[in-house]
Order: sequence, then structure tokens, then C-alpha cells
Amino acid sequence: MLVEALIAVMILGFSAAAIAMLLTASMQQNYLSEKYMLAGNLAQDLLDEIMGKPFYDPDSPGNLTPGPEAGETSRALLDNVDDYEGLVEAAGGLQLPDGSALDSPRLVNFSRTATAEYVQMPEQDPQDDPTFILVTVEVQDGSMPMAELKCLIGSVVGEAY
Ligand SMILES: [Ca+2]
Ligand SMILES: [Ca+2]
Repeated sequence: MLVEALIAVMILGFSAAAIAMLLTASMQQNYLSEKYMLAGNLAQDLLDEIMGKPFYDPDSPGNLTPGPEAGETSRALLDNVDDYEGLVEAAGGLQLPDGSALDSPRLVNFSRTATAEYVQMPEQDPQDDPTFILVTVEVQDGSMPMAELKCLIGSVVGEAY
């Protein structure tokens, strides 16, 4: 009788532990999926910001060197797609399009980078200027890659692939 009671108690103990483990696993799952959602949103926000910019620099449309032009020293001053080449937002340093800090306690470990490279289409005359920019946005949580978005942006207004 005592042995049976002991076994019953042990089984109860095991199942409580199993339930606790399941709960922990599902909480970790929720935590992770929330992180992936945040990372996806951060990537999409930056991509939207870049896609909203003109293809050519308004002041020097002939300048097709990727990266910011002289004087474009802050986020708010970036005025065309290729200015985002080499953009790095370290952890804790995420910015909104106007350059103000995106400081949320949930985002402190996230970092974000962007590249913007001109690409020649196979059917395009290599002598002509490239009319597409491949934009890549990446989001990391600590050192863990969480999201990557790519978009091919065309020089013709409204043309995105
Ligand atoms: Ca520019
Ligand atoms: Ca530029």
C-alpha cells in the first residue's frame, strides 16, 4: 500500500515535471517567435525606407558610386537608394528614418545592416549605366542572424522586383 502510494506520488511528480518542461518549451517558443517577428518587422521597415527613396541622387544623378555623397553624414540626409550601401546600426543604435533613436527595451540586442549594389542585367549593354540596385537588409539578435530581405530596385519609377 505504501509502495503504491509512493509510486503514485512519483508519477505525479514526474508528470508535474513534464508539464513544467512543456510549459517552459512553449514559453521559449513564444519568446523566439516574438523575436523573429520583431526582426522581420525591423528588416521590412528599413527596406521600406530604402525603397521610398529616389534611385538617383537628386543633387548628383550621375554619381553611381554606392554609399552616401559628401555631406550626407546622417540618416535623415540619405536621399537616394545607393546611400544605404554599408549602413550599420549596432546593437542599441537602431534609428528611425529621421535619424532619431529607435529605443525600445525589446530591441536593445538587435542590430541592422544594409547593402546596396548596382547590378547589370544580362540583356543590358555593359557600356550602359546599371538600372538596378540590389538592396539587402539583415537583422541580427546578438550574433544570431534573424532576418534577411532582398529587393531589386529599378531606376524606372514604381519598378521593384
Ligand atoms: Ca545621396
Ligand atoms: Ca549615393
